[in-house]
Amino acid sequence: MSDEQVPDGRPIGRRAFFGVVGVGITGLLWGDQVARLVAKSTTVLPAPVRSAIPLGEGWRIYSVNPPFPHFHPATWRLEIDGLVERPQRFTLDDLQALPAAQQVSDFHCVTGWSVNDVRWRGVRFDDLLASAGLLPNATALSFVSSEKPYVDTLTLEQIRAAPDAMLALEMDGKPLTREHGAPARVVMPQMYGYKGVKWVQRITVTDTVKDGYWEQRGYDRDAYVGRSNGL
Ligand SMILES: Nc1nc2c(c(=O)[nH]1)N[C@H]1C(S)=C(S)[C@@H](COP(=O)(O)O)O[C@H]1N2
Ligand SMILES: [Mo]
Repeated sequence: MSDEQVPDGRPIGRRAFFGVVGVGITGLLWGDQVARLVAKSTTVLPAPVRSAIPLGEGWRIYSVNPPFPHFHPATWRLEIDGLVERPQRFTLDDLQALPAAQQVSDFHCVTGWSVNDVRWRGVRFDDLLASAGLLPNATALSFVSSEKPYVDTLTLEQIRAAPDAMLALEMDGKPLTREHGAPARVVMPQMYGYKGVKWVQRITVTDTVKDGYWEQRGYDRDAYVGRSNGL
């Protein structure tokens, strides 16, 4: 790890950083006896132990505050607020009526597992925000999960530089399942998975970038795969 700054500029040592991250990792839902044992035995998870945990293939389902939120199609709404001309409340039908985008990309979690060739379908952020209308001072989108307190932020610049960033409604040809964030999650393939907020309930347009859930715990805001302080 070359970068020993936490996002607010406070310098921290390598040990302290792993301490913070180690505690954070115990909060993830590993569903894995080995991980639970490791998490119990120490709050600092050293690199060799991390890589020795047998992770298997495919998706790990993560949640910081289980049980996973339930979504009810009749009452669910996506709120768009903050620095917009006209705040919006979208039903799922409203979202499905917007221009749809599709893409295939590899998914990378910062803890070392990946899933290749994931097919996502959803709505590009420009299409999603068109009816709301951004105010001139808008610079970022803050994604609030219905799973409290999970939140993360992407700047409009980052989103516009990413042709395949989207609010996804489908994965691999099927509506998002509950554990993968139904009915809507953020997909930003250039960045690690923690930027991809599941169970998105509200998008607040802001002129500041606040630390997301994992960023408050030491990970980079600019979470570009291979170019950030990922493990
Ligand atoms: N609401 C919420 N979104 C979340 C997370 C979470 O714990 N809660 N974990 C993030 C992380 S670290 C990863 S790698 C991906 C994992 O996606 P999956 O659970 O669909 O495999 O979700 C991201 N989005
Ligand atoms: Mo992750």
